[in-house]
Order: sequence, then structure tokens, then C-alpha cells
Amino acid sequence: DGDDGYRLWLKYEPVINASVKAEYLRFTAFVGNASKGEIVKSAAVELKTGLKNLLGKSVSVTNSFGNKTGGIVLRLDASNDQQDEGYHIALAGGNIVVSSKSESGILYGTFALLRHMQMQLPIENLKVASSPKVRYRMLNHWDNVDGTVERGYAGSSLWKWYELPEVIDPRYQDYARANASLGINGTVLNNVNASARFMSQEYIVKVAAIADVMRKYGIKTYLSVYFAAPKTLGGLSTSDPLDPQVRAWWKEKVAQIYKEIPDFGGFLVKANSEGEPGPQDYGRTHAEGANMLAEAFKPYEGIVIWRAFVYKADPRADRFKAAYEEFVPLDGKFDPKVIVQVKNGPIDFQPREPFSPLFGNMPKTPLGVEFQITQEYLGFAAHAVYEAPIFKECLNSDTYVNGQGSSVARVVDGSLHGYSRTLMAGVANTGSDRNWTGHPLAQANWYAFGRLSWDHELSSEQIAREWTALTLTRNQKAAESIVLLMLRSREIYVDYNTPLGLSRPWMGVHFAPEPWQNKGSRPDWTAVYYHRADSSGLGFDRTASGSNALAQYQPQVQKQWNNPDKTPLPYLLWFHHVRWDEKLSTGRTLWEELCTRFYTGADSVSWMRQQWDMAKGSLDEQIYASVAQRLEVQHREAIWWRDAWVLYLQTFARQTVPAGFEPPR
Ligand code: GCW
Repeated sequence: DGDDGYRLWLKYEPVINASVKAEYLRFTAFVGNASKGEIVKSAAVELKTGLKNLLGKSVSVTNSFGNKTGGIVLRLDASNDQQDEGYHIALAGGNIVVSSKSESGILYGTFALLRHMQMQLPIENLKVASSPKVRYRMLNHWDNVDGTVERGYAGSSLWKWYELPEVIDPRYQDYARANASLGINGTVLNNVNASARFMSQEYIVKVAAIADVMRKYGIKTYLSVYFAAPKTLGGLSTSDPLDPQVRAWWKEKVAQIYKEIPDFGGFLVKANSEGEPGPQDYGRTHAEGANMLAEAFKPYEGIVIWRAFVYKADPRADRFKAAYEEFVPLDGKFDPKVIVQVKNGPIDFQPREPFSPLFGNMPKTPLGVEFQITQEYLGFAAHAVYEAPIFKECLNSDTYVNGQGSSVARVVDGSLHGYSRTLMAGVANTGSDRNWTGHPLAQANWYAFGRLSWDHELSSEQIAREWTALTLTRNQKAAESIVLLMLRSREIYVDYNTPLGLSRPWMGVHFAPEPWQNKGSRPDWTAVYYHRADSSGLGFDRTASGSNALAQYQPQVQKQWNNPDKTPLPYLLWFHHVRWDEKLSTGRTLWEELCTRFYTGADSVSWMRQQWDMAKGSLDEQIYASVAQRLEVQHREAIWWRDAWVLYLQTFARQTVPAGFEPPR
């Protein structure tokens, strides 16, 4: 029977390495679990299932293991030197001992042990100590009440609102397992373009039913809120955050939620952004809006996550600068329960962006990072783009706010400014498709996000290797060629899609190339706003002679990017308007370099197809075929992108395609 991808990286396939198997069998006499807690219980069940499949052995779970040896012991241990959710795995007294201060830590340690076994790694000298670097590690679902998913490409929503709360789809639990196995501890169930309906009692009990499942896996449930709900749902005449009645409404609302969901995680808010209501509708600031909600959470553990994704419909403004301009002046004004959630880049999840200049510039406000796992600008579920390099590129960027070494990662993990509430969020790519993510390789992006939210120091390559081994194949050669494909996939995509720092050549559904698009309902919703092609050249001047967005960065960062001759090519057109005939560091002119990227990018998709084919025979046939076919789509569309750009830019550059490249069709 074929593998339909449902089991993700938790396949628990039989261990085939005989000596490793023999070693593992020495520790499968029992699973010892002295705790009555439901999260540890989930860990024990997971071990039982895992060992049964990995080793073909039924293992019993016991509460009284006394001096028994030859088992796996799950132990709560208050003196553990790891953080609350951290864990130790060690060989001790003839057992494998997974210990933590918390139940969640035990669950994470258990999954780490199972991962180790799935990878058939030796157990002798096993000694792991691990703690999460970030406290709130969460998925954001852009799922709507009607079951659609905004920017979702893997079917419809996982949440079946019309059946809840009575019907509990078993898939909720598998979703929770998959997330917990990566260390994800929070999920926002609904779209940030939020329906007020989620604040109704009818929906709160539905949400509570999902939260009951999540809780057993250490995952807290959150909701996105519609800021104008007091008016639209509560019947008040205003939603002004300084109005006492509005404040009372939210307090009651939060209390009502906690009655049903005692461990409710909190709210995520998109306010005064892309038409959503917010405090500015009443002349109030983002801080005043956020603090009102924070006040409602005072009696509880929950938090308020306030998004910084804002920009104005002003044709003369530079959208790049908007979030910084609105939020930096508010630094120090937010309630301690508020985290401001910042997209990795200043614009909007482009295939490549410089890091957002907000990072580092709000030292008194915890800043979380928001990555987009779903491939809105990365070819939907048809193109293979491994995203770990995108996430890492942002996290590794140096903001220089406290001198060299002030990476975005250190802002986000709190070590730079001493935030204790730290957050990494990923916009989910999951849906009702049997394999969760549509494109089989997109599972790796969910996996990579989760692993990095636990430990941002893991490398893209290490994560790709791990995921490939767990999910696709244990054949060394096949794995090598897949990992190489994955690691190069992002640069290839950028080359045929938005090379040299171009951005947003598409509008509307974000599917097709439309660099010529110059009319939209807003001036900043056109493609030409972003790439600025004209007869002299291409690119957005963000130096002092242009929008001067560069001034939002520290001088050392400005130095990297303010001189067009020295700006690394991947960022060139983000910051400079470059003449078509300008010679670049490659020895080619801008026009020649663009053509080279578009053509080699599109050609490289054939290379990807070859890489994939090398793994044929070492993979499940169904998955092999699904990816092979998607790569065919990708190849066709890469050529489409190439030709659209080249033909369009040619009308400005008025030059032919360099020798050696066939003319566009
Ligand atoms: O990228 C844009 C998307 C919108 C999204 C918005 C946001 C949820 O095109 O679909 O809305 O970003 O992040 O709020």
C-alpha cells in the first residue's frame, strides 16, 4: 500500500539496521511513567506506538517501575537544569531516562528520542540536553469560518466548524502530534482577517473542543480577533479602546473564553491594516488598542500578539518604511503582556527581502517574528521551494543595534534586549489535503519552521537531511540528491521569479507574473510601484536620493547596502535604481545579468527534475509521481515567468537577449 503522506515525519518505519535494532531492544522492556498528567500520558502512548512500529514490539506502560531496568523512563524532575519546556535524555541505571521539569518537556524529549530512533542512530553514550530558545512557538492559521483558507493551497481548513463541538475529527490529534513533535506549543485557529463570530458563545465552545485535543500535546489555542467586535457583535455604539464600555466588553469576553478554555493562549490582532478596523479609527494608537486587550487578560496567563503589518495607500510614501514609522515611536508604551509580531521583511513575504528594520529598534517591546510557511509568493503548492534558508537568512541578519553580533535571532529570542516573552510564528501551510500540505516537499517547510522555532541555530542542511530521512527515504544516495535539490530550490526560484532584489511582480491572487500591472484599487497595489522599471533602468532607490528607507537601519547595515557598487547582488534592486547598462560585479550589465538569472533559473528546474529522478525507486511511488508532476508544472511556469519578465523589461531596456539564450516565446 502506497504512502499517502499522511503520517508526515512520524512514520515510525521498521528499524532495518540490525545492530542498532538490537541495541534499541535492550531498552524496550517497559515504558515507565509515574506521572498522571495527560501530556506525559500522550508521551507514553506515542512511545508505545513508536516502538511497536519501529521494532515490532509491544511495550507496556507501567507506573511502578521501581528498580526495573531495560526500559524507557519518563521522569518529572524539578531539579532539571534545563528550562521549563527543556529536557534531558540520558542512559542511567540501565534505562533510557527522559526527564524535564514539565510535562511538555517530557513530551518533547520523547519525540526527540523517537526521532533519534527513526534515524537509526546509536544509543550508546546517548546524552541530550535541549531547551527551546523561544517561548511562544506557534502556527498562525489564516482559516475562515466558511472553511476556506486565505492563501491556502492544500485544500480547505482542517477545522470543521459546522460539526464541532460534538464531532472531533481524529485529524485534530494528528495535527497536534505533528506540531508537538517539533516543539510547537501554540496555534491560532482563525484568520487574522478575523470574523467577529469567533467571539460568540456558539464558536467559543467549538474552539474549546479543539483546545481539549491540543492541550494533551502541550499546545495552547489562540484566536485572531476582529477589533470592531464590541460594535458588530456586542451591539455597542463604538469600539474605541478608551471607552469604558468597550473595555468592559472585552473583559467579559475574555472571562467568557476562560470559562470554556482555562488555558486559553490569547489574542492575535491585525488592526488598521489592509482595511481591518483598529484603534486608529478612533484616533487611538496601536499601543492603546493592544493595552486595552492586555488589561482584559490581566487575571490570566494569556497574551496579546499585535501585528506590525501596516502600510498606507500613499503613492509618494515607501511602504518599506511604514511599520517602522508607526511602531518605533510607540516603543515602551505597550503593556508587558503584549508582543508585537513583525513579518521577517519590511514588505510582504517576498521570495527575498532584507530583514525588517523594526528588529532591534524597539528595545523595550518584545518583538516576535512572523514567517510565512504557506507559499503565497513561492508558487503555491506547485513549486518546490525549501524555506529554511529564507527563515535563516532573516534570523542570521545582523541588525548591529548593540554592535556586531546583534542578529535578528537574538532580538527574537530575547537575549539582546532581555525580553522574557519571545515568539516565533509561522503562517501555516496545512489544509484538508490527505498529505496536509499539497506539495509533498512543502511538509519540509512546516517541519523546518517548527525545528527552527525550537532552535534557530540548526542549519538548513541539517534540517533538510533530518526531514528527508524521516519522511522520504533511508537510501543514502537518494537522500543526497533530494537534499541538494531542496537546498538550491530557493535560489532557483528567486532567479526565475524575482532576481537581484526585485519584488511583487504580481497582484491579486499572487499567482501569475504581472510586472506590467499599473492600475489597482490602491497605488501601492500595483506591480510598477515596487520595481520602478523605466527607460533608464530598474529598481527602487531607497538611499538618501530616494525614499531613504535605508536610514531606518544602523550605519553598519546602511554601509552594506547604500553603495550600488558594493551592495550584494541579491539585494541590489531593493535599494537602488540601476541603469540597464551598468556593469555589475559579475562583469555583465544589469540587463545581461537579469537575463542570465531568468534563463539559468528556469533551466535549473530541469536540473531539479533530474535530481528528483535520481531518487526514483528509493521512494514511495505515489510521492515520487506527485513531486515529479509538480516539477513539470514548475518548469513550465518558470519559463512563463522568465518570458513575461524578459518581454516586459525589454520594452524599457530596448535590448536583445544576450547571445546563447533563446529569445522568449
Ligand atoms: O500578504 C498579505 C496577504 C493577505 C494577508 C496579509 C496579512 C491575511 O496577501 O492575504 O492577509 O498579507 O499578512 O495580513
